[in-house]
Amino acid sequence: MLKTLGLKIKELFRGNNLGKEFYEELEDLLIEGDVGANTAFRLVEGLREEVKKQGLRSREEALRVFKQQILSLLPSASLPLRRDTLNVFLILGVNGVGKTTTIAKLAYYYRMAEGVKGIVFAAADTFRAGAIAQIDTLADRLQVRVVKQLPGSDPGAVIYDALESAKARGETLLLADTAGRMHNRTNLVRELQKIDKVITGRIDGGTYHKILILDAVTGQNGLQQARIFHEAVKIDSIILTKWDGTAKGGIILAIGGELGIPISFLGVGEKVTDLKPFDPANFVENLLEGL
Ligand SMILES: Nc1nc2c(ncn2[C@@H]2O[C@H](COP(=O)(O)OP(=O)(O)OP(=O)(O)O)[C@@H](O)[C@H]2O)c(=O)[nH]1
Ligand SMILES: [Mg+2]
Repeated sequence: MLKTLGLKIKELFRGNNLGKEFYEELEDLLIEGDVGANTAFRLVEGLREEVKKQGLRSREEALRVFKQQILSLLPSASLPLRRDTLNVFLILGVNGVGKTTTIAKLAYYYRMAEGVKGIVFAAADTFRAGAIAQIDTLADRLQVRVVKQLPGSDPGAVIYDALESAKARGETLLLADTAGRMHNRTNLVRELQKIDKVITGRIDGGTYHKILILDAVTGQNGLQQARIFHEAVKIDSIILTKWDGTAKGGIILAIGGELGIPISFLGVGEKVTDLKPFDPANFVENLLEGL
């Protein structure tokens, strides 16, 4: 088992002095752990200044400051639903990150943990062969209504249908799947902007969140993906999947530090139950317990 970033940080802070080597080691650890050079530098410099300002002597005292710094990087995260109107979650992300699986997990979570009825899926990944059948199977298993058309049809039209029928039926949560791949990036961006316009134009006072799914294992690469999607449609929230498959985890700090986009959930496995709400305060406390 790889040592997690949290465990390594914890070990480092167990040492004695607060000399130059300590800060260098901390910066290296953070960069190796996917925090990214910019955020790592900012964190370490911020810590150095604060330690000096407060006249701290031990790493134990410095740890307290470091935790606060991390916490201040992480925007508040939850995605509460309004019960008196329709809530639309548009699920975005490149292929294979876990979009469709996460839709099933979200349906399960909101039904079980928050007692939400009236959940509907929009099968708007009409691009990949098999995508409609995949979400159909999940919907069937979860007993969720699904709005679909034929493969190759216009994703905007699928979402339009889903939105209008959900409003007419008084449903609470619409989860829209999208394709992670198009013929090229320009097409993908244009498609997403079209879908976004359809929802914005028909939401009628309901809530609308654009949620980007990122695979935690891809590290800094994920950050680049996030920038592209954020530029195209402005992302409201990120769900990090495959958290169970990485010992790094610094990507969470990079997302906070570089993009300032809140993380709402972590995917921690392949099962429908493997979705955990992300709580920044809890994360910062637990980070140094090795998660
Ligand atoms: N270990 C682990 N596997 C996950 C997690 N989330 C998704 N997966 C797996 O990742 C694979 C891809 O998941 P999908 O939900 O099909 O991904 P997608 O983004 O919809 O993919 P495309 O439709 O091809 O763009 C599947 O094998 C999932 O079981 C997670 O949190 N942990
Ligand atoms: Mg999919």
